[in-house]
Amino acid sequence: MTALTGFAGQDEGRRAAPAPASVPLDTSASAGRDSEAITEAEWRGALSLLQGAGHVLIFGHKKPDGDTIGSLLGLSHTLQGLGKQTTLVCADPLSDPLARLPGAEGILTQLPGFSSGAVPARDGVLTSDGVARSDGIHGAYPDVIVTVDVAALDRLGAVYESAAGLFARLAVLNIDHHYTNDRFGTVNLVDPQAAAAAEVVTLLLQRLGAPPALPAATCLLAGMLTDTLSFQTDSTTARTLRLAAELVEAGAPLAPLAYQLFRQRPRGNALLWSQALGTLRFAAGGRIAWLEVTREMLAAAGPGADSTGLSGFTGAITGVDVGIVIEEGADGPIYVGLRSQSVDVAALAARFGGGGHRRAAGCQFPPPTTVAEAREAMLSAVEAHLTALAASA
Ligand SMILES: [Mn+2]
Repeated sequence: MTALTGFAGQDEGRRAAPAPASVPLDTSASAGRDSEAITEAEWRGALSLLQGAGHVLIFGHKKPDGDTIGSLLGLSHTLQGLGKQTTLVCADPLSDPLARLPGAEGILTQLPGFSSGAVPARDGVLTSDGVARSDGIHGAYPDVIVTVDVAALDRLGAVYESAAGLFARLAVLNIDHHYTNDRFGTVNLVDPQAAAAAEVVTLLLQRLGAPPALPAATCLLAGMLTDTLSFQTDSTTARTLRLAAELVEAGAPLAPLAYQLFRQRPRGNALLWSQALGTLRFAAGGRIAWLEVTREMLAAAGPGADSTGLSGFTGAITGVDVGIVIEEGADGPIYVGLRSQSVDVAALAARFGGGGHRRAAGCQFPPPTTVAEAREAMLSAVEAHLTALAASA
């Protein structure tokens, strides 16, 4: 099972993070529900693509979080309600609680073959009519591609290799909220002031004349909750809350979702915390907190255990400016997660080839870098950064 790295904001920059923490409050939203970042022509283009499609192929990003999966499922349920066929693809498998969202069982990790013959057959895939096939028989060819919460095509992960031919042939609707989105779509619905891609999807469905009902509303609310840490981030606007309220009115179960997404945790993760917190140390007079997650700890914690929430924990300790988690990835690299409420950790991560956002970022060190080497490199870089900041203050 893939070690899901948890939910946006609790995690670091090896995945897309939520909208940047520096996004100002969207005062324009109090006047209306629409986005000023998306033009009328873009909305019309998106509606035209969806209305004209009989079969929509929807992609989420690799290492999925609640926003990409909630957006994908919310859109899919609604389109199915309009009589359209959907095929859902995400390169990595889901773990709980995302795997429990309605419709999650239908998400494929590989691109199915399609009947035009233009795309190479893939074995052992589900066709879009939901029938498992291993004989190269394919589903109907899609009319349009939609990506949700995907800032750049490389975020699709391994499935992009098999999907490249489709991307070359079909119109692509790119729905996202990352300000770094590279606008790869034929039509781009990119609103950096949206707290979640699910917020943009909800606006789109309203314009489509199909405001989310159950079960779509549940999925979209899961997306909003994930990226806003239950409406706690400063990317959360009045518009976010209004749209979320509409989802709750449609029947989305706010309290159970928030509990499952943010308070309930797998037993394996709790066991991992019990080991990892034992390595918690402070540096720079308490302004840096760091801890380590080793392969041994991950193995002892059991299958599926991941370090969700640990980086946020280190960064939120009183007096700490930068929290660091150094994790020995099962697949080789050393992953470093950086969190801060005061320092631009994306800039720090960028020095090591990583990135992310001001308050949540990450980088990785390829093998044969050891945990100790990664730790020394990060501690000295962060200490020097804090010293430089103090000197310039
Ligand atoms: Mn997102």
